Amino acid sequence: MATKINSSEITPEHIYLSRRKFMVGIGALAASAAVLSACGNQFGSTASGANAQAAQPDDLKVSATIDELGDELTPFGAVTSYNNFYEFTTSKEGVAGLAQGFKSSPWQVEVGGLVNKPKTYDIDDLRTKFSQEERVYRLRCVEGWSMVIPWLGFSLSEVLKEVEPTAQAKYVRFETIYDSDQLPGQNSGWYNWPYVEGLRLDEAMNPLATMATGLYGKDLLPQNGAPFRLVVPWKYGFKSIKSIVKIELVDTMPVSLWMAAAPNEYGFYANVNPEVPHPRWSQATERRIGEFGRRDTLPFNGYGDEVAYLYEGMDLRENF
Ligand SMILES: Nc1nc2c(c(=O)[nH]1)N[C@H]1C(S)=C(S)[C@@H](COP(=O)(O)O)O[C@H]1N2
Ligand SMILES: [Mo]
Repeated sequence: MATKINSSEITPEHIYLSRRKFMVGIGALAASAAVLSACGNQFGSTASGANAQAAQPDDLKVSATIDELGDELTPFGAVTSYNNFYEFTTSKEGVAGLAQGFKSSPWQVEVGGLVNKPKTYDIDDLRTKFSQEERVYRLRCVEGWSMVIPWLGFSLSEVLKEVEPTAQAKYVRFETIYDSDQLPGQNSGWYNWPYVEGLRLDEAMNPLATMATGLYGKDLLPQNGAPFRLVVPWKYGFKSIKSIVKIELVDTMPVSLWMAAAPNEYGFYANVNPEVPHPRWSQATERRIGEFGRRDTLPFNGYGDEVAYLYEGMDLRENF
């Protein structure tokens, strides 16, 4: 599995943004040099994530070997060493190392806003109160790569039902922990921290919208969003926000970190859609980590039967 990820196949989300902000700040010439060195790792480097099968521990508990659509699971080593988690670093291969000491216990998540019964859960409550299921889903990053991951978790709807959204609640807003001592990336001024994401309430109630506490039968490692994160398999990976401390029911569409950074590139919906290119690259195909070549990207990442009803009558080019 010593595969190489060709740099031309991957367009990191941050490069263009960094360049743009550099140009605003320190002028165009300095900009390209600075961006290239900041992102040097990603140009032509081996994706260690894709050849990290040796890191597959033998205490993994997983019953599936393929997903519902017949694709093989991405090895544990790749899932845990090739990550996007900008609070640590924009280098995918660098996240796991930097995240090692991250303190994900004790941990609480506050669920409130437009609800009848606001509640603060301890992570252990979440693990014991809601039955943890193995859920094998594809993760399709907006950058054009994908994985198949056996998550451990439960439907977000179970939590939402408990807190009872009021009639005014239309959206769910999620927030990652803000702790710049532990998360060095939050000292960088490129983004509005903390990381924020959102779903429409009916999307959030869809059973596929998952609160994940683990993968491969083990608790989440910090690089994957410990102690718990959202997984929205039909949307681009950036919607699957990590290390959540706050869930709020609101009446207006939340502005996510990515919408604030580049509204013309990253919309609120972010449904996987091969027919709507990103302004800077096609979304028609993707590279499955660990494979050579590219495969076709499926509408809604292959989950159309389960979720297409949510968007009936909507123009998905406009609502990208
Ligand atoms: N808080 C936070 N959540 C995040 C990100 C991030 O940088 N910060 N990156 C997102 C992106 S772009 C992707 S593709 C997935 C990657 O998840 P993984 O590293 O577990 O594969 O996490 C998403 N959630
Ligand atoms: Mo992503």
